[in-house]
Amino acid sequence: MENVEVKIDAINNDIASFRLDMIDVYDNMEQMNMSMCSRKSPTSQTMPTEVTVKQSSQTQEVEKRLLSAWQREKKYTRNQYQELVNRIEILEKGQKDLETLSSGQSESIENVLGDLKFLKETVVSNTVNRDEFINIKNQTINVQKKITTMADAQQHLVHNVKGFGEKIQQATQDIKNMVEKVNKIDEIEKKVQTIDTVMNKLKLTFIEIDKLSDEVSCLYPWNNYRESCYYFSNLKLSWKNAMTDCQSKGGSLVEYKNKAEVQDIAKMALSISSENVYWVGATDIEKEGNWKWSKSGSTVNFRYWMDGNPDNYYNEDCMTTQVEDKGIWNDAACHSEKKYICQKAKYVSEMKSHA
Ligand SMILES: [Ca+2]
Ligand SMILES: [Ca+2]
Repeated sequence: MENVEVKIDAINNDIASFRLDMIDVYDNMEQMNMSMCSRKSPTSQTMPTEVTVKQSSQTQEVEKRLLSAWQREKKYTRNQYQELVNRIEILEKGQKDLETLSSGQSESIENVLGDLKFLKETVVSNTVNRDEFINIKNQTINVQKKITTMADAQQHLVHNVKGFGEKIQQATQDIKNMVEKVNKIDEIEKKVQTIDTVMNKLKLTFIEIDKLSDEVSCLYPWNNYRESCYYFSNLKLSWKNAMTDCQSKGGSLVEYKNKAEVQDIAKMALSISSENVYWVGATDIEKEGNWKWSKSGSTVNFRYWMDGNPDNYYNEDCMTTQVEDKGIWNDAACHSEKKYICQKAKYVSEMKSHA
């Protein structure tokens, strides 16, 4: 930089000196021009070489001197000019040098700035690294804390591991018990299901029984005895009409299997009515003396006649029971009108088929 300033000062001095020289040149030229103008030579300023030789010898001498002076000035000026050009060239070169130097300086600053930037980055980088280090350190501390906590927890675990073991054993036993209970529950459930199935069947059976109950029970005015229901009529009808009337109620005139039945049914009749004589289901109307049960067609196979009967007195072909005398039998006239004993089944056979 210092060299450049010196060069610039030198150039400035040269330019100032050149100006002074130029002023001298122009002053001389002014003087020459004034001299030539006084001699009325209008072209002298621009065309000094055209001064004619036709002028007087005195004038020619002056003109020679002026021409010589002009030529010298011209040569001097040319030299000065060349010098100036040279100096300008030097100046321009100096400027180029200065520019180059400045450029170099700029480049240096840029380099320094780059270095500073690098340094800054390095510093920043170092800060980051330090922060990272601090982070790592903090993390390490945290990890250490965690390890300590874990160690404490582990110690605590070790201290209580026996208790845990016992608890686990207890839990295992509880689970086993639960499994057994569950298995038992399964068994019980299966049993319950079986019971449910049975219960459902029983329910159905009960429903069937309920359905049958009306048929099983002998509803009023029918009376229950063993496998049959018995009806003691209020109407007094002939034996045939009695049979028809009984059949219209779903039954037929009573048939006995043995003496006991005769006696029991007689007792039943007495408990209901004060009537003594009732028609029963036997007749010898088809063949005298051959008593048969009318509905079944079977022969009366046991004897329960009152004394002297059946006597067929005025043709008596229909059987009566005298309930006041334990139901003992008599043969009576079939057209005579009497109450009757009607018998119908309880549908026992149907009940058995449902069971
Ligand atoms: Ca008879
Ligand atoms: Ca008789």
